[in-house]
Amino acid sequence: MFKKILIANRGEIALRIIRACREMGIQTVVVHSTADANAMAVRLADESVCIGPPASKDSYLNIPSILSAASVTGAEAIHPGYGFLSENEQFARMVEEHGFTFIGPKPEHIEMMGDKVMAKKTAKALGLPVIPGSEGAVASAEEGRAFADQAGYPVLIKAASGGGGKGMKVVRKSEEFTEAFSTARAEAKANFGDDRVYIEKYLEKPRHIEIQIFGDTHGNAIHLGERDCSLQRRHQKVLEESPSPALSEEERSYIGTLAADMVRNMGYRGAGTIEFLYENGQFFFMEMNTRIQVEHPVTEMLTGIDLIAEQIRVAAGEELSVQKDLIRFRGHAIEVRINAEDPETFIPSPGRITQFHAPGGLGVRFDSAIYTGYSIPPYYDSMVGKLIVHGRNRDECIRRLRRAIVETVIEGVKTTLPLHMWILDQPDFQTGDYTIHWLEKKLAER
Ligand code: MV4
Repeated sequence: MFKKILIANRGEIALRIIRACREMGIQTVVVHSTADANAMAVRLADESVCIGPPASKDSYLNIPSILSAASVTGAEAIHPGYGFLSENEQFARMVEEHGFTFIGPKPEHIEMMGDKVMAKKTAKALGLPVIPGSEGAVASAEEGRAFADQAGYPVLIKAASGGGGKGMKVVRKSEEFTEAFSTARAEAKANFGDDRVYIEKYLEKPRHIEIQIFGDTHGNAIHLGERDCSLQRRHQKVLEESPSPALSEEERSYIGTLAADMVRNMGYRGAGTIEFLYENGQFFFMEMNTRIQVEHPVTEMLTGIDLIAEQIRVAAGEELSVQKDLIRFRGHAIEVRINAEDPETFIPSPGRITQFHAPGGLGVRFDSAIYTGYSIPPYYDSMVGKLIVHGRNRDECIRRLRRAIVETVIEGVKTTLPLHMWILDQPDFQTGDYTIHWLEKKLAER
């Protein structure tokens, strides 16, 4: 096992990795920007190295600085967390070339899943259901329009290097196709430096359901159930839950098994998530994320498995510590993301936290790096914490979450906690009757 790990991230996930390392007897080094000198992760890690000025491109994305920090501190492995360099195949490759272990998948798998056309081809070849669409990238507007006319409208034009919703265009009529195609192409080129686009049938009212998977270097691969992430705004998840209120036991086991088989056949190592759109009882592969995700605690609460510890074990060449037949899914879990933002306008609200009190009690987990007197810097993501609650069933979980939100005190900055209370009060949420469009529609009518 590693003796020392460098954490190339900040905020709550840096803290989460430190916690796993300390339980495993592993020393930690955290890198940070000048804006994060007073961060909780810097205080709690065994060592810290300042790697640059506030802007992410000069610090958390600065590969030479991070590799130098690993060198001078004698770290053996690097955990990238989520965001920043976590899905950068160049970084993963350079980490290994410099003699460190990348705590994540092989660079080839990061690259493969970063290209959405390649990802879809791979998923299809490995037996996953995919959304009907063009055979790979489409070369011209004429070819695209001919395909869409044949497949029927509405269709969706997607960027091959896209993901997360950037560079998508819905087309509802043949007459609108050519213009939408050139806009989609231009946007893809401007955003990703890659103008390849492909076409799919547009699903009108799907849910976003993702499967947590894990592979090791001994040929084992498992799934750890699903998370329903349909509640989102502008492609930012707001609340995640498991089990999904929409799935039957049969559907859960069917899609989980397909996902685990896919990653076993790929020889995938580490944690990953396979995202599906689910509509009218059918699943369609959408994307695969090759990192640990923000919402991983939902799965940890249901299974009792420490996913970060498992990532570290697998990276060190050990076998997964959990076997398929011994995984039990208990009760219900919900996570809400707490952002330092105005709950009405979503305008970021950085600044000093004048008073903080974390919620507690049975089934309540609060993952955050804030403290009383901490100043939230304006340079990074506005998420300041995650509240994750477990209950024996969905109803108990919702009641407990409401109770935990009431207990939480964050003063000095605005937060999205009132938004979460409002969501929990909606009848559609209580019955589980929501799609990926529900939140934005409700917010518009509010
Ligand atoms: C879709 C879709 C409907 N039909 N593909 C959005 C992010 C990117 N990963 C893919 N996305 C979508 N792809 C087809 N063929 C609807 C979306 C989508 C979406 C998906 C998941 C969660 C939220 C979403 C919000 C808007 C659109």
